[in-house]
Amino acid sequence: KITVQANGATDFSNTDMARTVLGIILGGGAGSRLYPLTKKRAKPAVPLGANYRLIDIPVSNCINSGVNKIYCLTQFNSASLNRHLSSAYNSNVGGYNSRGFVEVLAASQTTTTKEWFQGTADAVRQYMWLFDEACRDGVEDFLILSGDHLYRMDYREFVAAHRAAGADITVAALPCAEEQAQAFGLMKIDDSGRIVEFAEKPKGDALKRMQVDTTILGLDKETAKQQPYIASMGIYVCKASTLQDLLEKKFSKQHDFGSDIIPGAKEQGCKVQAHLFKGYWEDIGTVRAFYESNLALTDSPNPNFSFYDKDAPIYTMSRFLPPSKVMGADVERSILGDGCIVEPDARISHSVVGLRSIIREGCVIEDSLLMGADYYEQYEECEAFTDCLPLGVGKGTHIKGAIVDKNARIGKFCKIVNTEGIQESFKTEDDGWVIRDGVVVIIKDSNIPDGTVI
Ligand code: ADQ
Ligand code: ADP
Repeated sequence: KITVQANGATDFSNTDMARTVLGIILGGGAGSRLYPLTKKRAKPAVPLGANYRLIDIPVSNCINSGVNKIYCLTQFNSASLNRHLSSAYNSNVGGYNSRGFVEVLAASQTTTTKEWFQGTADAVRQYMWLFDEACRDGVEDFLILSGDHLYRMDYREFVAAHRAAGADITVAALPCAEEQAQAFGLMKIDDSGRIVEFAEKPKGDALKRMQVDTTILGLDKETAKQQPYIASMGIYVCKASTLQDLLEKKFSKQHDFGSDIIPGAKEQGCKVQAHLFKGYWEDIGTVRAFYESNLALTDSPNPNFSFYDKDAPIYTMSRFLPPSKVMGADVERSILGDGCIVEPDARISHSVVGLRSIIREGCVIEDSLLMGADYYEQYEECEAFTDCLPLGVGKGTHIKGAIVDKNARIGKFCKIVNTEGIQESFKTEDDGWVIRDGVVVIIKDSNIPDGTVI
């Protein structure tokens, strides 16, 4: 059904994505680089960009590409992840007759094993019996996505390229510089885009050996010099039958896509192709990257990633919140989520302020990401308890360089600025905060008493 036009462009207008492609989102393993943001929730439920959650990015990309059968694999299920997905998507994906869905599959729910997923490929293997059913319903390819990437991609083009090449597996790829290269799977390709070598996160000499001339990707000489590696984005389209065979027969004891399945498939003679992605893409799986990517949303006028895109919107749960109310604050280079209240004489600069945030009089919020709250509370509800701090940020508090997770209660006249410039500190976790990658993280549901200095 896919035709390659005379100019080399692939026409994917006929690709029946809804019927033939199943989206599988890898929603996070056990040891989490985003901890403590994942202390009390599954990774896909981590709030992003004031109104959204991480899961909204891959799910929206799927929907905008016509993929409307979507599973999200995660180590544990959480009530609000389910609530979020069902209220955001389930009545909307694909209308009434296309059998669209977005569902969470948790490790502990499998029928044959009670064990946690041992890795990304193992997660897919444990649910292969269910994906099999989708194949009987017309699915030909699995689109395997990560839950912690910030990017906008039309998967139709990706799937079309995969099918046009007659590939078994196609890996989305980007040129990349030396400094970032060791965090990724790296590849060498031939003129047809076929992967001839693949190394997962090589170091030292092995890293150097993966250098290539990236003008092969169409880069100019200067850019190719700065970006001499081809990195895997950890996003794959796999022919359903091939993946079944690889996971259940050939590599039934191996657990990871990057380390085992992709290089193994190539060794076995499978046709493994690279597909060049040209847009902005960021792995936001660490506290530092997550923090920076959120703040970068405030860059204007053209941030790397924009939620203001009419053709490919990012969807989320509709909460019917009132607009934000600002009572005389100084706000610059910032994003305010829905339903916030900012009291007089506050100053908010270069920050993302999440939904239902309450910023009280005289606060200063700088270079920070506030996730907001899951609910509003009446003043009297809190008054009833003697040591209860109100939700939100108390009067005269200064926050700089921090992530404040949801439902935090921060007292009056606190200074949360990382006074000593500490990079890592977890010993204060019981007090409701840690410092990770140099960023102060106030843990979800914490109380930070009046006058605290961090
Ligand atoms: P990493 O991102 O380091 O590298 P990995 O830790 O396997 O690889 O995670 C991939 C995705 O799967 C992440 O979204 C993660 O949260 C999720 N995940 C991990 N373990 C899981 C589990 N047990 N169950 C469910 N989900 C799980 C990968 C590739 C590299 C590539 C980079 C690009 O291996 O080759 O360069 O992605 O970011
Ligand atoms: P949020 O609404 O902030 O996204 P979640 O939906 O992830 O939070 O979690 C809702 C609640 O479920 C959390 O406050 C937490 O108490 C509980 N919870 C989430 N994950 C787990 C888990 N793995 N074990 C125990 N409780 C959990």
